Amino acid sequence: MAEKKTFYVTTPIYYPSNKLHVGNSYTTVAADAMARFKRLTGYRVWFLTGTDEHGQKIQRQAEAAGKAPADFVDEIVAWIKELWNELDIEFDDFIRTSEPRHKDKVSRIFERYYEQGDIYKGKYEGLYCTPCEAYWTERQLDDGNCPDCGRKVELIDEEAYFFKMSRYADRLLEHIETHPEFIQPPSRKNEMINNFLKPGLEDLCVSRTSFDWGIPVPFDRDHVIYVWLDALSNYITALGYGEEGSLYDQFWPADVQLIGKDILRFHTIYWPIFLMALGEPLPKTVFGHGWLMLQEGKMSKSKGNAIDPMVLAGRYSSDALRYFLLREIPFGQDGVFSLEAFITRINNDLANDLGNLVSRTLTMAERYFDGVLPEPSAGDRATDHELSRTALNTPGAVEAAMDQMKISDALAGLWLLVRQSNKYIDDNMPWSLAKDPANRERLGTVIYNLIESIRFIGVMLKPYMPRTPESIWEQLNIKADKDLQEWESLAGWGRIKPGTVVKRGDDLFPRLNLQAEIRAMRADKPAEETAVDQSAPAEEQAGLINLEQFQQVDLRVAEISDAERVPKSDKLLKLEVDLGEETKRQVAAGLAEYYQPEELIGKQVIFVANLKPVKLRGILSQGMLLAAVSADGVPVLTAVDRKIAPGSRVS
Ligand code: ME8
Repeated sequence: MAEKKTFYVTTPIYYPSNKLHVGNSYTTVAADAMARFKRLTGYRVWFLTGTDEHGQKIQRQAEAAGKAPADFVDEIVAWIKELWNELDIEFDDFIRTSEPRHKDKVSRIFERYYEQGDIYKGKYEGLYCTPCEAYWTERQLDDGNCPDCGRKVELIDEEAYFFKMSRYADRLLEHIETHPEFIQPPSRKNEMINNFLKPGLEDLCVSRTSFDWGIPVPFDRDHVIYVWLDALSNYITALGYGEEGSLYDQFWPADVQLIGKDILRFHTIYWPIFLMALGEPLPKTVFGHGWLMLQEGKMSKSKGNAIDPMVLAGRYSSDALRYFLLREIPFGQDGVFSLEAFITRINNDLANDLGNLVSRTLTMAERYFDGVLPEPSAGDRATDHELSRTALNTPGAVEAAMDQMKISDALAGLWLLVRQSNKYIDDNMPWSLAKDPANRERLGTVIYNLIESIRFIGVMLKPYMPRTPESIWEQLNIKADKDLQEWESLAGWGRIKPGTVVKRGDDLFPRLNLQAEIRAMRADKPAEETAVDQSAPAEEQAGLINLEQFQQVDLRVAEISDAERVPKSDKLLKLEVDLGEETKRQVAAGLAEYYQPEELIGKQVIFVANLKPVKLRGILSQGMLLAAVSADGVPVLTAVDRKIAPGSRVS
C-alpha cells in the first residue's frame, strides 16, 4: 500500500497570561478545520498547538496575582485545554514550553548557535515592549510607543547575547522571492521585505538578565533565553527534533504554520533564520490571517474586552461558533465579531438553510414513506441531474478552496449545495406530488435524492462542524455505516441504500430571537460595556432606528405563484406567494387597478413575512408585498436583481 501523504499544521503557542478570547480561538479553529479536512481526504496529519509560558510578561502577571509563575500558568493552561475540548479541537500534540522535552532541546539549540558563531555576547541598550516581548529601535516606534500594540516601551540596559541575523538576511530574501507560497496571503510579503529585510537586519538580542522565568543560557546561567527564540523552537522540539527516528523526520517541514498577522515578523524573519542556522528546511507556508475585531476596536486578553468563546460555545454550540468564525471572514482579511452578525448567521445559514433542509426532508420521508427510504427511479429529469451534478462537483470545489486556505469559500461552496437542495424541494413540490398516487414513484425519487444530498453535505461538513454530521447520521440511520461517512463515498451518487429507515430528530439549529439573545448576553456584561449602547436617545429622537430594530422585520423574497381578482372589489387581488415554505401563503394586495393578475405570476418581490395576519374583505392576508409609490400614488412592486430561491432573506 502506498505511504499516506503527510500534513503538518501548527498554531501559535498562546501566552497563558489570561483566558483566551474568541480571536485566539479563531486561529485554532481554522487550524483544526484544516487538520480535519486533510485527515478526511486521506493525509497523515500532525496538528500541534500549545502554550508559550516563559518571559517577563508572564512573570509579572504571576507576581501581580501573588503566585509562582509555574502555578499561575498551570491554571490557565488547564482552562485553555478545556476550551479546546469544548471547541472540539482535535490536536495531536499540545506543547508547553515549560516542559523538559522542550527546554532541553532549546538549550542545545542555543549552545549550537553559540558554538558555530551565530551568537555572541555584547551589551544591549535599547527599547523593549514587554506585552509583545519585542525589541524596537527608536526609529521603529510609533509616537514613542510600541508599533504593534501601542503601549509604552521600556528602556533596557543589560549584558546580553546577540544573534547575527545579518548573516542570513540575503538568503532569506532570496527564499522569500523564489518561494511565493512561503508568506501567505501574498499581500503580506512586501510588508516584510520593505519594512524589515530591505532596511537591513540588525542583530537580535536573544537573552535577558532582568528576570529568571525562562530557559537559562546553558553556559551562562545569569541569562535566560529570549522568549521568542524559546517559543518559535516549539514547532520542531515538539516533533522530537534531534532525536533518532522522531516525528521530525516524518513531518518537518511544516505544510502550514497558521498565525495572526501581528506575529508575522517573528515567523517570517526570525524563525526562518533560526532554522537556516540549524541547516534545516523552512516551513512551506506561513499564513498570517487577519484580525477579528469588536465593533469598538481590537480585542485583547490584556484589555479584558474580549468575548469569551467558552460562553458562546456553551450557549450556541461549538459547531455554530466554529461555523461563524470560518464562514464570516474571508481567511486572511480582518473581520468584525458582533453578536448580531453571529445570530444572523446561525439563523440564516444554519437554522433556515441547513436545518430546514434536514427537517423538511425527514418530515416528508416519514409522512409519505413511514421513513423507509424509497427506491429511486432512473429517470432523466433535469432537476435530478442538476442536484446530483452539484453534489458530485462540490467535493472538488471544497478541496480546491481548502488547498488555497480559502476556508470561507469552501463553506460558501458547500452552501451552494445546501441551497440547491432546498431549491430542489421547491421545484419538485413533494407535497403536491403526494396528492396523486400516480406520482408515487416520482415522489420516492425526490425524497431519495434529498436524503442522498444531505448525506453528501454531512460528510463535507465534518471538518468545520464535527458534531452536526453525527446528528445527521443518526437521522439518516447510517451511524454504523462508516463507509457512507467517508470522503471517498462522495465519488458516486446514490450510495445510501433504499430501505434504510430514516427518522427525524431534533432540529439541528433552532431559530434564535435576536433581541432576546442580545438582552441575555448583555445581562452577563459589566456595566461600562452596556453603557455604550445606552447612549442612543439622541438618535432615536431624530427618528433613526438601529440595526436590531431593522432586523425585527423579516423581509423575504416571495415568488407570486397565483393571482386572481377578488369578486366585487376593484382594488384587491388575491395572491398566492411561495416563500420556500411547505405551504404557500395567501395575500390580499391593493394592486387590482395597476396590475393584471397574469403579469404578476412568476414575479419575485420583496415580502414582509412576519406581519400579523389580517382579513381583508374576508380574505386572510398573511404578509405584505413591498411596493414603491410614485408621486401620483401608483404602486410599483419591488423586485430582486436576479432570480433567487423563494424565501431568501433580505437584509
Ligand atoms: O503572540 N483576531 O501569543 P498570543 C484574530 N505567544 N486572531 C487573534 C486575535 C484577534 N483579535 N488576537 C489574537 C503570542 N489572535 C505568542 C506566539 S508562537 C511561537 C508565539 C491570535 O497569546 C493570532 O493568531 O498573544 C495571534 O497571532 C495569536 O492569537 C497571538 O496569541
